[in-house]
Amino acid sequence: MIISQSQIDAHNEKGLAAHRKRLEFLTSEIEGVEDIINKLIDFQIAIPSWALGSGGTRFGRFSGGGEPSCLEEKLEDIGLLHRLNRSSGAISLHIPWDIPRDPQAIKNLAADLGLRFDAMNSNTFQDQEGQALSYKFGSMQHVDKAVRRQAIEHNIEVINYGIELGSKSLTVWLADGSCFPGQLNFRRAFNNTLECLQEVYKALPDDWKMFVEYKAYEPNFYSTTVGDWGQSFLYASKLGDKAYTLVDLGHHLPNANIEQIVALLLSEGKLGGFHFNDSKYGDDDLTVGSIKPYQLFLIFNELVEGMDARGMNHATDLGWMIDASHNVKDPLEDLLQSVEAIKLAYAQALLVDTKALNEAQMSNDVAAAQEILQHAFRTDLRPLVAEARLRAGGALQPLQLFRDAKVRQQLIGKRGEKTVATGL
Ligand SMILES: [Mn+2]
Repeated sequence: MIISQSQIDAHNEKGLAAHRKRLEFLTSEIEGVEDIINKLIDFQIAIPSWALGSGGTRFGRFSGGGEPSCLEEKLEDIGLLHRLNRSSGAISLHIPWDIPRDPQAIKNLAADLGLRFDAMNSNTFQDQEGQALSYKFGSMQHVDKAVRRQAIEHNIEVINYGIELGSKSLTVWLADGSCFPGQLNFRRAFNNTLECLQEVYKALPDDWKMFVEYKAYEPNFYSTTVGDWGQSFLYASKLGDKAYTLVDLGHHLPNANIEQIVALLLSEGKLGGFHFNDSKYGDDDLTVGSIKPYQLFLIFNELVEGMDARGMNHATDLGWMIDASHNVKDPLEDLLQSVEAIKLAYAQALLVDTKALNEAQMSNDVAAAQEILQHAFRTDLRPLVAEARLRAGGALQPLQLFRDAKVRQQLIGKRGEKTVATGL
């Protein structure tokens, strides 16, 4: 392991006095600190296997060096993150990029690193080498039944890999849609897709969930066959109890009120999972909380309120995952920042005085409602997130330790300057 527990302990020892001072102040200021810390310790965010290397854009890709080039190395990178922050205890795989050649060995490695397998992701948005039929004009929406059958078979294959590894969910994101008016019959595209999803759903084990992810546009630019939460909700409702909508923060049209979408999906029992990222314009896949931290907090506020209303377990009843891509930052540093932003927004949402907020709402006290939310958002809860990490055995300042321990230089030394992760 590149970072040892004694290195983490030494790092924590150095920062402990200053941390204690900040924590003490916060504890004197707010109520329910212990409850928030315990919830933070339980809250884990899955890391996608494709976020560990430079993602690039359609204009270019700039490798940072030392990237993982096989599934084992991807697991090791996430194990490293988890060791630092104790909040990244799960990996989300992508098939065919991460086909486990020896599932038992992969399971053992994951267990050694304290990782579990989160949602499995299928891929019918690219053609793979040796693939019989092309997805150029869609997969599940395709006019040719043989192409649709191929897409169904692929998703079933992904489920089977997931069963071997102990995953419990399948995320289906389809690039299907059209680039020009007239290209598609919308009704036919919807019904073909529904029929295919139904076939995949039939292959889903009883204790699995199926997440239908939507996206407004890109790679298709005129229509998308699962284009928004309404369409995803329609598919999930028609499929059955094991099907849910997955919300990816970057998959909306500009200025969409994502917190309201989340609230309604939760209240209908159809919110299944989350892909965290941030964006300025489109599906930018930037670091979580880097552009719109207040929106992230408002989303978490709805999540906490809505999950509590349904008696759900924050840590386990929804799928929490990062879905990001990076071209200019060290991917591991970026992921540490994303996880920190998610936990901070979660902590702030836990701080909201829900009783007072409800009273303000019931008396139409608009100014008070705003004050209550912004008070929570503007309280610096970083010491609570750090304390949760400390108690779980992680580092007080994961990013600082990552740099001090020269993790990237060590990875480059081990793996080389020019490595490219599979799928990127
Ligand atoms: Mn996504």
